[in-house]
Amino acid sequence: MSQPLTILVYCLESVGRYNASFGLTTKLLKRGHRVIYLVPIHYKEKLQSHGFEVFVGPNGGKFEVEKNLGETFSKMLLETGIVGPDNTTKKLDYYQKVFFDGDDAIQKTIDVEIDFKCAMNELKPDLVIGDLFFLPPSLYFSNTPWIQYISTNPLIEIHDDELPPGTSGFPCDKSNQHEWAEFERKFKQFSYSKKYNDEIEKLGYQRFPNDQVKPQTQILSVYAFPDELNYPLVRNNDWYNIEVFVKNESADTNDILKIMPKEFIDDTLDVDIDVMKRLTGILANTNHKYIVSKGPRHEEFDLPRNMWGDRYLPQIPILKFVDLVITHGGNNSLTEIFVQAKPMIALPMFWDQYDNAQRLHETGYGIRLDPYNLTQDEMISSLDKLLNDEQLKLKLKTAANRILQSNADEIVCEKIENLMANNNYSKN
Ligand SMILES: *[C@@H]1O[C@H](CO)[C@@H](O)[C@H](O)[C@H]1NC(C)=O
Ligand SMILES: *[C@@H]1O[C@H](CO)[C@@H](O)[C@H](O)[C@H]1NC(C)=O
Ligand SMILES: *[C@@H]1O[C@H](CO)[C@@H](O)[C@H](O)[C@H]1NC(C)=O
Ligand SMILES: CC(=O)N[C@H]1CO[C@H](CO)[C@@H](O)[C@@H]1O
Repeated sequence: MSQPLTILVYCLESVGRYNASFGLTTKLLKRGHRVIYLVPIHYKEKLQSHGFEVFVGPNGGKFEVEKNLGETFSKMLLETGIVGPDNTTKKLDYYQKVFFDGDDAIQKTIDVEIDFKCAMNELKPDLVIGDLFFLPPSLYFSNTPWIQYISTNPLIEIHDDELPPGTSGFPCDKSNQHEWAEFERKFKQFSYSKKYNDEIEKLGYQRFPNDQVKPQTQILSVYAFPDELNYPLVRNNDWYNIEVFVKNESADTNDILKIMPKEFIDDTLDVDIDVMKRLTGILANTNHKYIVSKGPRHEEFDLPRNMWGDRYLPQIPILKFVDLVITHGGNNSLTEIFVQAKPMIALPMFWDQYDNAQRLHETGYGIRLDPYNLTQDEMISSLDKLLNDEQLKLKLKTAANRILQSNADEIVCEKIENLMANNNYSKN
């Protein structure tokens, strides 16, 4: 048994990201470490009931008043064009405006920094695990080692010339490689911010080198992407792939319901009512039955006879009963569905969903379709193709069994403990 560590965990305040972290943090807790989540107040009880300690900073209560965070978020995605028919290049402008450069986004990073600083001072963690875009300066300047936790497609963090840029949804076969550099140039801009560094300076710190938002000082990056889908270059020492975020899916079912406020068990695919109506219209003309997660605007459309659905559906128990999943392919859906050995039709709407969908498609484990432009024929022939592909079912089963039997989560815990015991990490 290694020395117990005090570990502070911060995930961008998104359900998907908390959820993705539980596999690793639960393992660390079981191994005798102290794990403390820095969270806003409305997550406090849920996380405590799961056995974690929580720390709520001075800004942690700010958002409590806002009841329907899921709906507000969905509405914002639509209104800003982030979810919508525009292509992935155009969407870079929207992400920039909303997530990286907007006054709200910058203010939020400052609120987080203030909470972070309190947590660092009070808890004096040995190690920080962070799933984040903006590195808090109190972490950077503290010399505390940190681990980057990547709950998205790894392309979001890789920035490698030999791979397509994150969020582009471009194929890996380089057929359009002449377009990569220009896309990457724009995507890479998210890694720098004068505004954020102005704020860092106002708080009394030095600016980060080159006005970066997240200097790469982490001792390790942990991500999860099934090996069958993985990119050829994401295999070096400072990266560790746990392949699936939460492996014990029987525990996960209850845990999600225990941890998440019910209104968050939600699916961003449903955010666009026009897409949803068109899709259910097409599927009504097939001989299959469908379970539909209707989402925030559930009252605005009815389902045909071969469908049943509700506003919120717990994804994992339902996954066990279905033959195929039609998904936006984001967040944890991809790995969760993959370990259930279900073929997927991916209809990407924003961010890394394009990359996930593309990767499924080009590795043959699923089919990517454009939710705004798919035809009835395309949808129906894709369903037929996947549902009748016995070889694919076998391949999926083999992959799922392999992942479920792997002990990658134990190995990464050992790796973390060894890194900490040997202190052989270096700050760049
Ligand atoms: C998106 O559209 C713009 C303008 O029509 C075009 O220049 C760009 O190459 C397109 N990007 C993608 C990924 O198709
Ligand atoms: C999976 O979860 C169940 C229910 O919480 C638990 O009883 C079981 O021990 C877990 N299995 C593993 C391998 O962690
Ligand atoms: C939709 O599909 C058609 C035919 O495949 C294509 O010509 C058109 O450019 C597509 N439109 C969009 C917005 O992708
Ligand atoms: C519901 C949910 O957690 N959605 C998250 C999915 O991933 C995007 C991109 O990382 C986040 O912004 C969302 O909050």
